[in-house]
Amino acid sequence: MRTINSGWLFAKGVQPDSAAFTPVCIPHTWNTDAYTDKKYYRGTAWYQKTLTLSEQWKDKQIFLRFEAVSQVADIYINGQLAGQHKGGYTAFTIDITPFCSFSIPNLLTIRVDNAQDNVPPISGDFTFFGGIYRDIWLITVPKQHFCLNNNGSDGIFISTPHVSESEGTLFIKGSLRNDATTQTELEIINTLYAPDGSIIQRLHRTVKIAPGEDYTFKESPKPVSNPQLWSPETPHLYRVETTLLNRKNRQQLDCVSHHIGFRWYHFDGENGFSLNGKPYKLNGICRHQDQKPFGVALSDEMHRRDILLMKEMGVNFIRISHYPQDPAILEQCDKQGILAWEEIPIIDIVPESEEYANTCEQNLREMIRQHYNHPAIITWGYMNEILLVTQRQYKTQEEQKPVLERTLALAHRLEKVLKEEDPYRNSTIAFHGSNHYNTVGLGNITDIIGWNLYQGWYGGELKSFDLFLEEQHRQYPSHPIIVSEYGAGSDRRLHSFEPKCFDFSIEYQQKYLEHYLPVITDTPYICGGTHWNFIDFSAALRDEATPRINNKGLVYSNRTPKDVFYYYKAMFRKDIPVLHIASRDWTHRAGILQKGATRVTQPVKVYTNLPEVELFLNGQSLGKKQCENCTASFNVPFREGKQLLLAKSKNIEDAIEVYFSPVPAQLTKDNINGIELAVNVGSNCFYTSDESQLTWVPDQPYTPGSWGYITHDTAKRENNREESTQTEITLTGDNPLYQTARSRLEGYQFDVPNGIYELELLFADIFQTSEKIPYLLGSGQGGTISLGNAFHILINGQQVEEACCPSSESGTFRAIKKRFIVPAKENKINIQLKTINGKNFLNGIKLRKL
Ligand code: GCB
Ligand code: CA
Repeated sequence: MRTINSGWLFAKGVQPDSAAFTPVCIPHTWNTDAYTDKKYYRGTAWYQKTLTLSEQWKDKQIFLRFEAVSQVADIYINGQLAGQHKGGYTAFTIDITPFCSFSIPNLLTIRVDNAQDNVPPISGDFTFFGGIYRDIWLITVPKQHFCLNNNGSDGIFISTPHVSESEGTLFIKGSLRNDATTQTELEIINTLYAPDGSIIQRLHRTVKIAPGEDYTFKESPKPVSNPQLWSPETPHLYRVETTLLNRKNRQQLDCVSHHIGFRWYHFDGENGFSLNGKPYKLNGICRHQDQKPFGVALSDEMHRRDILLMKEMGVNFIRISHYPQDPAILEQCDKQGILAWEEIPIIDIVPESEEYANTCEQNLREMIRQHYNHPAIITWGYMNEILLVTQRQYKTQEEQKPVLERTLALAHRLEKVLKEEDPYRNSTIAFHGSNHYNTVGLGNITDIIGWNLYQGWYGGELKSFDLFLEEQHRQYPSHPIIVSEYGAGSDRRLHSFEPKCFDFSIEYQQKYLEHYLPVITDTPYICGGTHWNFIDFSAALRDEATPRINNKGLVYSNRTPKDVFYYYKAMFRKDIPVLHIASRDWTHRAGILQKGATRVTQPVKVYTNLPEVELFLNGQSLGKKQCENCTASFNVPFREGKQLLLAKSKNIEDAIEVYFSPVPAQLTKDNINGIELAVNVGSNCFYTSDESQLTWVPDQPYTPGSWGYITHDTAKRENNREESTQTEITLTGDNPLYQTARSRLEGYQFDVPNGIYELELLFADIFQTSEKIPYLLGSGQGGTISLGNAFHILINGQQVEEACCPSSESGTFRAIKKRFIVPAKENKINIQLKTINGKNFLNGIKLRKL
């Protein structure tokens, strides 16, 4: 068995065009365009390679195994179709022997298509990257071999039906095949190895197998007494080696090896999860499989690295979402000790298609057979939020009826298949926060209910999370519950001391998770939770602060941990001390310096699992704090420039450098030089540009001597409001800065010493008004044109721009910057936006003395 990942040529297009082919290596995806374009390429593409087969393989059976091709693959050898596979996340094996030549090179052509609406997933909040993005293997075996024609599996299935502290039973089922033209006598040897490598048992059996026949054997080895149990804390792996010999000449024909583990577990509606007889909280996380800028074309070591990072964080459970993943993931889960839920991608809605349902069943069988032997896996899943789009798309009961019927039918069908394939593991399904699932009957099908809950993110209050679960438990006390998703987005450039739902500040994500995690941890009936998501992942259709990236990760796309990663680590790790100053996501700080003050005091949080922590600023103690919920918060008096924060507890320390830029509350001739006063108008957030590192401070109301938006007139004050959008603002690298605005402003004012200033106004029309008025911008066209929000701009009473209309100047949701050189008069700069259509607005403002 060897990889054939190199020497491939690739071209997009409906027909293979030899001119367009470029060299690539596998793993490969053609969809790195998903990082820049909502309409990433979904269509057909071709891979080609010449494959020279050694003469010595003439008497062998030749197979290709693809670990995954997204979404549909047609495999051609020397122009002949050798096989097809549907589904972008499961492996498949194709016997190419009849198509091969051993004298001349073979041409391997693979047609790949990622524009299918009949193959799961048809919908979902992630990019459907196309390509051959996992390894390809060339397998050559003698004519007598273990079956490779069984749903991408290797033909050997090992289960551990009964496990206790005193005894572990195992059961081995396997099939072999004779592709020769004569009958052969074979010997099958199963050897069981202990975790230390010593042999525990060896079982032999002989079999006569006719040409062209399959033979299935079953072995029930003697139970292992006092097995070393597998658990996340003790991932002891036994090993079963299954060998095939030619009875006559004792030649080895085939050999496969599997790690197995002895563990037992139980999901309970009242008492939560238990592992090996003890209550056990599933401290989990969901994982998507991509990494910017590589898409899903990750090497095995990148996959393994993710599991190691999770392990470092203290994770003992993973929801492999929303689809089966690389074999490297499962192997690493077994070895590192991470329990797993794996699922197939049936998401949002079940389309009306028998072919779709068949492919779902097929993919479910493939997943189970391919990953059956992994002790890490405890549950299989098959649907995610399947009523979400159903409910949105079909409003009336009548319209919903047929969709619900086929959804239920598919769920029942898959549940049956799942139990048939694997009677030893549990079944799971993930719902979104609606009781509808129960009322339509989906709640009674699987063993476990997963709830994807976002109270305090997509709507509602944080507290509603607790209440929802309480209510579910009250109504359905026998349903074992996993919080299968919860999370909030964050953007490292946004920070707030008054974090708000959906502001994408680092601080709101922390607040949200600091609420959710203790509820999961402290509620006995909740089996556990799987945070959404481990990584910031590719979701090409998303806008928000970081377009095309879903930013709910605990680590960034490049796997650098966010500070909140250490909250989890502090909560999950009991075996080591954890201490982390939670400000690595905010090292370039700014803040308002009050008149007469030399320092700006701001809170800094420390995440730790120790009871007490002391914080030092530039060597000076700021005192000790008791920790609660693994956090301690200190008020830190920052001065200008670089300074050192050091946290200490017991024998452990953590230190970071912070760069601080004070912004004077009152601008005077003594402090104004060198100040670049930048305000994130309409926002509670500090915004630091990645491009310039300049920090835009949160907006504030004007007070005499200072600066801010004006609300003298109480009637107008009610109209003046903060506005925001989740739509991407283009033509800027500072998208989030423009996504918030203040509208219906009375004015903006800076009280500053007289002199010459550079004033910059930032606009993006995020309102998409369709009002039509007769006022003509430019002129000459006649008739009415659609005119967006428009206003005259006045500075210190002087009109500097007539009828400024950002949406007609640049288009809606596009960034505009206007810079003016203006004098301050009577110690002030006053800006007025006099509305002539719709409403006035301002997204950002910046002032600098020349
Ligand atoms: C969900 C979905 C998941 C999304 C997530 C989100 O409920 O199951 O695929 O990515 O919410 O971030 O909105
Ligand atoms: Ca791989």
